[in-house]
Amino acid sequence: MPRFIHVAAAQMGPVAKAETRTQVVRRLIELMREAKSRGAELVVFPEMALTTFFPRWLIEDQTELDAYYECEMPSHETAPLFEESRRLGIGFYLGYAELVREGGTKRRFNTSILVDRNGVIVGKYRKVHLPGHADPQPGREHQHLEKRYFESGDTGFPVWRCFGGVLGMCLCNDRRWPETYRVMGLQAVEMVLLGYNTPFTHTGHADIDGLTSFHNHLSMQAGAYQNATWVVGAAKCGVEEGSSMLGQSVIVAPSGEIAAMALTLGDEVITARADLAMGQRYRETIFDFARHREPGSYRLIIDRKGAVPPPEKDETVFE
Ligand code: ING
Repeated sequence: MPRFIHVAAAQMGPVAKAETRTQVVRRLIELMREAKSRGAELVVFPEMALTTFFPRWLIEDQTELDAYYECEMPSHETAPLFEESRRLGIGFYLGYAELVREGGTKRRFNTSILVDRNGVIVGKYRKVHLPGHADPQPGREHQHLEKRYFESGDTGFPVWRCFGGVLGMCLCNDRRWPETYRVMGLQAVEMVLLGYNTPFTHTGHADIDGLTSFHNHLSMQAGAYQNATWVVGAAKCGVEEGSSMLGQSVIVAPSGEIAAMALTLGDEVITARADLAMGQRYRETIFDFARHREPGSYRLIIDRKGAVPPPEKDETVFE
């Protein structure tokens, strides 16, 4: 039996460094209203939706850096978004920089929350895969210092029963790692929500950076298909403080097909009528994990962080 959810991805154009939380929340509310007007019950906002993507700079002043984080959620500035969610009866995913004080120390995470139709937070995720570097790299016009400004997340990859199905979350670079989807796939996830901020000049290798758009959809379509789940990816994009970032937000079906895609580099809502039960037939055939997976043969993957050295001539790497 189909189980439909009308889902939206709310892509955002650039957020300027000077834009206040109040100004950004106004944009988010406009996007939420448009999603609702198009029948959506759930809307996905981007990663770090409340601020400019500040890891592109080396920021050494602690007060300047702390101003990019949320110390409470909702706060006075973000509360109107929760109130609008409740008024309209629409849930949302929101990415933001989180600062918590635990045991007298400041802990910083790249975080997303899942909020239900009553404006109540039902789940929190903290980004596991932090790309880039902890220290500034020479010769880069824009840095990528997430490893400097965030800890790797301590939530793992949970899923939640809500919106009539099983939903999970991840953030940006997480979508490039098959483990992200598989951990949720093993929990029978039916829809993975994610936001991203993806600059076109991440690696500095023109041939690789030239494939940024292809690799974006490849990652989400593969993750969706190989785990029989919907994937909703919402970009913050356009030229943000001089850094050109990818748009092409998408809603991907468990078949791996793109059900909807954004066509601009600005604030844009895309929607799809997603049958959360669509993945079931994939899980009963091609991706019946219980019948087809062989974890006993995967232990190299489970045990290792980095790759094993390549084999010498005629040597077998792993028996
Ligand atoms: N951004 C980028 C992402 O994973 C990146 C980093 C860009 C990695 C391009 C590889 C290629 O989409 C974040 N914030 O993770």
